[in-house]
Amino acid sequence: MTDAERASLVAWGWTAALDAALAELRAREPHLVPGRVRAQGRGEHRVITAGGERAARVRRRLEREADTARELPAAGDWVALSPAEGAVWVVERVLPRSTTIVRRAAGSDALPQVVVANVDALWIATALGADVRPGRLERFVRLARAGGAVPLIVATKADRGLSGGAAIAAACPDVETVIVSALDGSGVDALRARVPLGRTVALVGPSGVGKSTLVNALVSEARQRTRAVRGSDGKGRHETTRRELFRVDGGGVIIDTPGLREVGLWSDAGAERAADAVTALAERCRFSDCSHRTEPGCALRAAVAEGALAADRVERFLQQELERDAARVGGEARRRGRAGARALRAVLARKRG
Ligand SMILES: Nc1nc2c(ncn2[C@@H]2O[C@H](COP(=O)(O)OP(=O)(O)OP(=O)(O)O)[C@@H](O)[C@H]2O)c(=O)[nH]1
Ligand SMILES: [Mg+2]
Ligand SMILES: [Zn+2]
Repeated sequence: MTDAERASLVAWGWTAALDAALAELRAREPHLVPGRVRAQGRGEHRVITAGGERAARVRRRLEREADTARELPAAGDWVALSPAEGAVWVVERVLPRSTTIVRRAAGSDALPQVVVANVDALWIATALGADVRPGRLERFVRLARAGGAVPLIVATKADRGLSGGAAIAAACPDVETVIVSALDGSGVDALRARVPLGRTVALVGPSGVGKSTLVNALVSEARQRTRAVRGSDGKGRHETTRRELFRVDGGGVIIDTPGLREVGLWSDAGAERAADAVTALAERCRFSDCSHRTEPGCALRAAVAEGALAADRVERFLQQELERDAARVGGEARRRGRAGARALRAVLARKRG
């Protein structure tokens, strides 16, 4: 890579850690070229390379060898590609991720889906003047922390008044909230300052809260489609249909995502880097496998009794723990099944050969 090529990738978030990872791959496959997945499509991805944006497909071997979609390239991923003259390039590898936001895939038993990769912060959008769903906010916060990203709550549409603001602040007292209006511009500069060059953030939240409108306020490079003023038939329609990276004017990278009403939590054992207040408290229970319901010495029940913690916050925590356990058990069974199938194929191949 020339200095100019490297600089063009740094503008999209390239880091020194990636230099090392790429050098290692290139020692064996010198033709590989780095790029960042800008938009994830069904068959084809759009990938930013030092030489411009390319269409790329994923090497079939990479897909075959992946246990789950978690290992496949997602929006925000840095990848190594084989260039193709004038045609569709091929993604050969996914470079090591700094963070991975993973949810339980919608409508699936126990499959992980990478929402975005390599984001420093997850911006959780929620509209002022609308019903606040504390459980939903908390889930997004947990999703961010489990993946290694810093959560930030972005309260949108402040021009409509600040009703709901107190409920938002109370839902996640340990998470910072920024109040913004893309319509009158208030708070937009404060957000822009949080995406300096070299940083990547992703905007998540339900459909219609104004994620794409906010991206448009931060990015002059490309106008995103936003929902037209809502008619009676507009309800429930999702305007944004894919995850896509944009460069904030004079700053880093922002990823717009399609509306997600609910997120199913996904657990990789030990992946949770920073615990929230309830998790931290739960670690102080007398028994390490405390169910927080009947055991003596339960730190959560004690905190509720003292009025230090709201009972419904504990209930939501317990509900989420149950969900994550269910997802983990399912995922392991699936991996075992896959490994078994591979072993069986190997035996059959030996017999035939
Ligand atoms: N009053 C007001 N309306 C806004 C603001 N931001 C967005 N809107 C409106 O809210 C509606 C939805 O905005 P979008 O930006 O398309 O919402 P989204 O979150 O990207 O929605 P999906 O792409 O479906 O997930 C549009 O009609 C916007 O004009 C704001 O700051 N104030
Ligand atoms: Mg949108
Ligand atoms: Zn307990």
